[in-house]
Amino acid sequence: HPDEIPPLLKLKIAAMQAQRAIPNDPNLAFCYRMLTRVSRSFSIVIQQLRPELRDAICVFYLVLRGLDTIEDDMAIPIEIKVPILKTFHKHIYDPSWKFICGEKNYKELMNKFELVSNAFLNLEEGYQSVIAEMTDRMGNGMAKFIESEVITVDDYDEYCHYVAGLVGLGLSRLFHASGLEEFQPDDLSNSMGLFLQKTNIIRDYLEDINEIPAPRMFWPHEIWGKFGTKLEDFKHEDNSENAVKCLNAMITNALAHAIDCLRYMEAIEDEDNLRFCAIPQIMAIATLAECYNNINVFRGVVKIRRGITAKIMQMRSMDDVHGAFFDFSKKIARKIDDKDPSARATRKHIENIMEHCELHFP
Ligand code: RWZ
Repeated sequence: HPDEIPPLLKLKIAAMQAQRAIPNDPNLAFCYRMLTRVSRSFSIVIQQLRPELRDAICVFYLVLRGLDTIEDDMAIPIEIKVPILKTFHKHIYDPSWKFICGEKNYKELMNKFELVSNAFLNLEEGYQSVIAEMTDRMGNGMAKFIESEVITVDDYDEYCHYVAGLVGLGLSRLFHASGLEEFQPDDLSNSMGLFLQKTNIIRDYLEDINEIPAPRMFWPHEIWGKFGTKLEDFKHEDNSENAVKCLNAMITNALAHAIDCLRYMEAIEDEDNLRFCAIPQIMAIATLAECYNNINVFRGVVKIRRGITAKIMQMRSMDDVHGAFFDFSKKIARKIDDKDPSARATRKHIENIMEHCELHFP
């Protein structure tokens, strides 16, 4: 019976309901509707954040999605695309600016981009400047890589810094601007993005190599060149052994960021912010554990099991994070074959991660 609920609890429930409700502002309403359509997983973790920070991060996400949509549209000639990528950070301040491109949901996002711009302009200035700065740096970085390829491991880290590391830097600054978190070092924020991005690049090998009209690959020649002469050869059955060796070398490279990610998350104070950061990170290490030594990465889509995803979505504390990183590291450890050329390096990373997690267990 409603009368039996203590008044303070009633207040709390009302506040929680107000928090989750669809915003009154049509600009934000569009942003949240778009967010659920373009990214189911990010939509869930963003919506459980505190309201003020949540709106800023939702807008940040859609602004970067806009940049992605321009970058990814192969119908736009390079001489048009490059200047737009470089100036996009200025256009977000102008709701009358529009550039129609992309497909399906992304096309709708670009078609109605003035609603994202309006939502952006309604954010506090502190949030706006963070979003604009990261969009500026990302757009210029993307422009640079339109004309140059990812060859060395340094190129790979630089590319991933632009498309994902800067997301980490931006999120850390938004957290700090909200007053909820201490400032986090840039190198740790960068690693948070690199760990996710490298995992996606590894998992999406087949999808990217089969891209029509032209494949867009981000695997660095400095790594794959040790195992083959053409990156696309790895999808052919007779190259399975080299393909898996190459895959394990790529996963070993990604695992190098895991300790930074743990340190970053250990410093997060707010529980909702931790969930927001940790869910994608645990999904990433779970994906790496599934992909490790698995030829199916070159055959089709490798996905983490439904049950595992459901469990990951439940996590709420740093104990859960350490537990998950420990378990997925152990899963990789069991799959290491001593004959694999990266075995020693992989085992070193895995030992460091497991030791780090054990030190922080309750
Ligand atoms: C603000 C929570 C949209 C997340 C990042 C931001 C921007 C990610 C990489 C997430 C072509 C699209 C595939 C450019 C390479 N970029 N996007 C929060 C967010 C383009 C391919 C895809 C990249 C890649």
